Amino acid sequence: MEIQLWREILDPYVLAVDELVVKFRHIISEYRNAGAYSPIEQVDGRVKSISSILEKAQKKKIDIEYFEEKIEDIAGIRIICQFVEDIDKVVELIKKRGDMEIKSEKDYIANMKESGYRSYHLIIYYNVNTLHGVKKIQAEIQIRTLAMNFWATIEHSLQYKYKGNMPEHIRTRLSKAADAIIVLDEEMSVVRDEIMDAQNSFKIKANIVADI
Ligand code: 0O2
Repeated sequence: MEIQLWREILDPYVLAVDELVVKFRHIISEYRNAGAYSPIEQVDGRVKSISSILEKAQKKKIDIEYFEEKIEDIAGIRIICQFVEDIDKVVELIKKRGDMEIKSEKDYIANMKESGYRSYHLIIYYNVNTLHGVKKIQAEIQIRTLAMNFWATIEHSLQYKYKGNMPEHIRTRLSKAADAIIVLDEEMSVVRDEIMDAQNSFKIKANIVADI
């Protein structure tokens, strides 16, 4: 396929990623402007590179004619949360929206992958308006904590380095690190409860002062 044709095909995905990133970042602002805690800490997005699309199509034996339908993560959004509890809130928030339709979901937090990977994945349908009309595209939203993202980023770099031949001792280390991430997230959840309690008692005190 010619590069120009690839550009035309991928252009709506670029638009979708741009729009989705703006929308999720706006949610953060809405929370913060209201003086509330935002369950979303940061948002990023990317369109899969042509070489990655071709590689995935080859690996999964996908006919290139059907790649838009079969490769669900051409448009990818990553939402990072501070705490595990925030992930459910973000999922609920997305499910309530009128502009994103859920196609499927994968809970790799309840069901950690063999590699140690943890994250919540949603595949959504999202409409973009182009010169040629409305196009319904698919996008993958990955939702994870800062700690899960730390692990996934390092593991992804190692996967890239070893190209499917990761040495056993590194795999073992990563598996141990994944277990440590679970403990870290649990510990942070306890800290979160403390923060929320402190915020609530602060609000109660503030209300009492306001009443006086
Ligand atoms: P990249 O480079 O991030 O784009 P499936 O047929 O459902 O089993 P699929 O379509 O790969 O396989 O879906 P899955 O397993 O939900 O993975 C989708 C994406 O999740 C991956 O995209 C990764 O971004 C991330 N992911 C899944 N497993 C792992 C893992 O073990 N380690 C890390 N670091 N990330 C993972 P891509 O296209 O594989 O890669």
